[in-house]
Amino acid sequence: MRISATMIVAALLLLNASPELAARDRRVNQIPNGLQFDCQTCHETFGGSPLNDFGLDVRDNFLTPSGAAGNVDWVIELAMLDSDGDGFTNGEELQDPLALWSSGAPRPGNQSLLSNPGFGTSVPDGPGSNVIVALNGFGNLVGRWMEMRLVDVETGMEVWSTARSGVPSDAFAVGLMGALETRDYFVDFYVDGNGNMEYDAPPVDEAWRIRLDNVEGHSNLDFTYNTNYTDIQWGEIVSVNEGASFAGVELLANTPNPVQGVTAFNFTLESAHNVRLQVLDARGSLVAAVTNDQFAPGVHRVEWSAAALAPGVYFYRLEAGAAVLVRRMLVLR
Ligand SMILES: [Ca+2]
Ligand SMILES: [Ca+2]
Ligand SMILES: [Ca+2]
Repeated sequence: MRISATMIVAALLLLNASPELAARDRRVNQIPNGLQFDCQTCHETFGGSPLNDFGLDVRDNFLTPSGAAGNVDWVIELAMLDSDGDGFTNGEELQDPLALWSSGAPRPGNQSLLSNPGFGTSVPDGPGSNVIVALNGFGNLVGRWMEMRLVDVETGMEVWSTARSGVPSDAFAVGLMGALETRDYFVDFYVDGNGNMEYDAPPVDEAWRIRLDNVEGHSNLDFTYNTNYTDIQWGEIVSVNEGASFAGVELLANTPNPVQGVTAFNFTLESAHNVRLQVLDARGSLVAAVTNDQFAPGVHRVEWSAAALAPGVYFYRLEAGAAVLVRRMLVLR
């Protein structure tokens, strides 16, 4: 048989395409609910076609090893990105906002709320209306932790909240869900100024409040950076008792946070107590018992390795006497 140029080209295409197709089949199983959109999770149309914005982020930063043989790292950094810029994070769109799912586990979240993280025209269609806030002039805050939430003015209850592990750019959008017709809301948000990933009243953190009255359908709000801060009193302590200290017990921030490897839990006691310290996942399930022991009055520091934890948001809960104090930490790879 005579080997033609056409055959060589075809063979090259085949050589080139095969690993990519194999990679595609494997990778849809490495993304939560990846089967929902199949190839279009990462590609404009089908496998081999140009990558969409989500696919580009995966290819550039979340493959191990990098390149055609790489497996997708479904981690909190990827989940908290909004690759297609529609205001909803990749994790929100794929129903796993904190990257708690791992390959092989059952499909996470609510299948009816799924949307495509690679197409800005595909957004979650959940109960109530979406509120999309277009933010401008945030260039000086790129990379800082930020959180935004929707609060019902009348009840004071949080309807929705979302976080970004870094302000992505000078202009970007943040989407919220669950606003109900005719009700009034506060859109509260802050950008972390002191690196503790928790809210501190301005000017330590920069915080703003937008009021949204009488919701009718989906809402689009515009906000331009300014220094007219509002103390939005975001509860950074998820405490059974109120505040960072109670009954002579104070739970301080862990150091370092975010955690890569070992972190130290810090607390002070006015009197001797049996102290129980636990780590919980974002759903409140126990993941580790750090200590359960008698401690003398004074300042204490308990070192603990988070190396066994998957990346994500965790809580740590300290019980001592009448005090139950909870704080949050982020575990990175
Ligand atoms: Ca998105
Ligand atoms: Ca989308
Ligand atoms: Ca802060």
